[in-house]
Amino acid sequence: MKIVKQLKYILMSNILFLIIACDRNLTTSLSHSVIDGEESPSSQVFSPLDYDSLEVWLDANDSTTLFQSSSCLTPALNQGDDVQCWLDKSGQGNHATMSVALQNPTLNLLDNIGSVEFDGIDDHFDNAHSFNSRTVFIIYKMDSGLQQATDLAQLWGQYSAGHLAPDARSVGFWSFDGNVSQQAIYSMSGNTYSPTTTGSSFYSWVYDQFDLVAAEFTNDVAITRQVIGSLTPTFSVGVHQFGGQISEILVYSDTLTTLEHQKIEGYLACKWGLQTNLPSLHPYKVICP
Ligand SMILES: [Ca+2]
Repeated sequence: MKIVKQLKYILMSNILFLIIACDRNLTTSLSHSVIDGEESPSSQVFSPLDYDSLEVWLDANDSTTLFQSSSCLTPALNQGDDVQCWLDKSGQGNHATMSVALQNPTLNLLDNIGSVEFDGIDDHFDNAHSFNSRTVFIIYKMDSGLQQATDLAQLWGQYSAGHLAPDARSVGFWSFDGNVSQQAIYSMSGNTYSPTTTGSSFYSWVYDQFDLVAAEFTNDVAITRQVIGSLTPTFSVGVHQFGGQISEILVYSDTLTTLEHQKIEGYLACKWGLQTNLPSLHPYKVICP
C-alpha cells in the first residue's frame, strides 16, 4: 500500500513539473514574439515626424485637429462645419486659423476620408508664422465647381516669398515663385522631380481629382506669413482664391534624400488611397512605409 502511494506521488510530481515546464516555454515564446515585433524595423509605422525638419503638418484625417472656432475649442466633426482652426501636428505651432466669419473653409467628408474645402470666393487661412521652408507635400483637389478660372490658386505659401500654386488661368500650370524669383523642382503622384523652374506644366494638375504634389525649393523660402487658399495680402481677399479641397500639408525646412521623399510619398499615397497613381517602380507602389 505504501509503495503504491509513493508511486502515485512520483507520478503526480512529474505531471506537475511537465505543466510548469510547458507554461514557462509558452510564456517565454510569447515574450519573445512581442519583443521581436517591437524591435523589427519592418513593423515600424512611418510618421512625418521621423524627419526632424518638419515645420508644418496639417492632417484632415485627424478629427482632433479641426475646430469650428478660431480659438480651437469647438470641434468640427460634421459635413459642412466651419473650419476656423486646423492645428499643426509638427510641434512647431504653425497652426492655420481664420477668425473672419464666412472667410473660413469648411469640413468636407463626402468624397474622401477628410478634407478642408475652400469655396474659391474668399475662404482661406492667414497666420503670422516665421519659419524656413524647403520641401512641401500637399494632397489637394482643384474643384471645377468652385475654382474661378481667372485666379492663381495658392495652396500654401507666401506670395512675396515663394509658394505652391496651381494656376487656373492656364489649366495645368504650376507657380512656385510668387512675385519673387524663387525656383523649385517638383513632382506629382510620386514621379521623379522636374527640372528647376519658377513655374511649369511639366507635371500638369487636372480638375476634380485628388493628387499628391511635392516641391523642393532651390533656396529656403523664409515665411513670415503662412497663407493657405489665397494670394492675400499682396492681392485683396477674393482676387486670387483657391477653390477645392486640401487633405494634408507637410512642410520641411530641409531638403530630403530620394529615399526620404519616396517614403513620404508612400505614406501619403497609402493614407489617401492614391497608391495606384504612383509610378510602377516606386518603392511604395504596393507596400506602405
Ligand atoms: Ca466663404
